[in-house]
Amino acid sequence: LKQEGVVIWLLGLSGAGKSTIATIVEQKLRANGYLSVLLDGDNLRSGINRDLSFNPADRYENIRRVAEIAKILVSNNIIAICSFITPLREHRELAKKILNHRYFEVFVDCPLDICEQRDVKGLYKKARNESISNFTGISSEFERADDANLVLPTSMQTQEQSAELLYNTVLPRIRS
Ligand code: GGZ
Repeated sequence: LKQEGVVIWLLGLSGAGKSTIATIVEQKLRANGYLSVLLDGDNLRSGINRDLSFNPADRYENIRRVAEIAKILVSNNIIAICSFITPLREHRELAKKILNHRYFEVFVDCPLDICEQRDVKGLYKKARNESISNFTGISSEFERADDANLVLPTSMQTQEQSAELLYNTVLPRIRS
């Protein structure tokens, strides 16, 4: 492989644009001959992490398992793109500790009211009428990540622009 592994860890609120940006970056990488694997809440929580809920201990365990999977990928020179809310600083510190210098943190920064207006999956509405509990931003804490390696303000630029910026920023870390 003509690449070095890196973990691109996208965090942010539900509806901030993580999955869309992750998918665009993955396609760009593939189009340029790089091998990457996308890990996200949807595909992991329906499989390997299906025993986990959204209480604080289970979110921590979710992140721990994801980081360990990413570690295996990255040690085989594969680019791991991880897309998880990762709401607390302690979650990010855990991922960083597991992945060391290969961890590249991206804060997909979108204000709560805009995520809630979009409400693509109707989850915010459910969180407001309490049919979902522990919902990030409503009934469960989210700590901002202004110290991330890259901050993408997705309410001020298109998701294509965010993906382009992310791609150009990580590329030097991938080439070997
Ligand atoms: C937050 C929830 C919840 C609760 C279900 N809180 O927008 P989505 O739907 O597709 O992505 C969200 C996903 C979050 O899973 P993560 O593994 O990324 O979370 S964490 O990093 O905090 O462990 C959302 C859906 O799961 N979802 N219930 N209560 N998001």
